Amino acid sequence: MASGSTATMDNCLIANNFNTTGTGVLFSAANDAQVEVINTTIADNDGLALASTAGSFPTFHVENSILWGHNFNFLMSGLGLSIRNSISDDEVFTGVDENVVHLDPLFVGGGDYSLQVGSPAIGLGENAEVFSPLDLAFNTRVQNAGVDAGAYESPFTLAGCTDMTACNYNPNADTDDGSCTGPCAPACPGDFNNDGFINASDLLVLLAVFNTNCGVAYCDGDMNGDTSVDTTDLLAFLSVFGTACE
Ligand SMILES: [Ca+2]
Ligand SMILES: [Ca+2]
Ligand SMILES: [Ca+2]
Repeated sequence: MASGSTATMDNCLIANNFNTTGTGVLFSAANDAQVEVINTTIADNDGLALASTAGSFPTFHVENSILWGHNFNFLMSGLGLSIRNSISDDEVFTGVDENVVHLDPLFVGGGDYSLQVGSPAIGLGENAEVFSPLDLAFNTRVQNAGVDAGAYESPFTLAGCTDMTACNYNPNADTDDGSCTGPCAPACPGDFNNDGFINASDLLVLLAVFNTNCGVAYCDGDMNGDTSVDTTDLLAFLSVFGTACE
């Protein structure tokens, strides 16, 4: 790959390769080249999943993909790497590692790398990163709420918390599994006007709604998440009065 160039791997399946380099995909690229890996499944190859040749340091971005069944997924210590919204059986030692699941992707098996019911790849991907409207089998790429990780989109739904007000709300979940927790506690309890300080301005907010019930956990004035603003909340507020948010 030439300097400044970008290679995109989308809807690719690279599996069961055995070769002298010991790699599923090996790039020889300029140091400022980029490799985009999107909705791709790289599995069960000899040695590594993704690597670059000696002295070649491209930047790798892995999105909505599955890297599974290798000795290691990357040989790129010190190289630019991000892996997001994907399944990997290997931790990333440098770079961005965001929403990466280290669970068996539950391939159908027997050489079929599509997904079984209950696969953790279902709905794991980020819809905004989708590159093609169809998957590797020419099925509609995004089915149900969230795009699946890997080369094959499944028809299966994802169970999770569908309550938008819950702390563990999953925007990719299709059916509610009863796992919803309450709303998230605020990062800085008592700073009702979000200015970074807990002071008289916040006290006025609390007093204005004192002895009322707002019906929503952690609304302004509610320190303990029980939806009512009362003496318990006032005492909790006073215990942090005069402090700054961390
Ligand atoms: Ca899906
Ligand atoms: Ca404040
Ligand atoms: Ca309360």
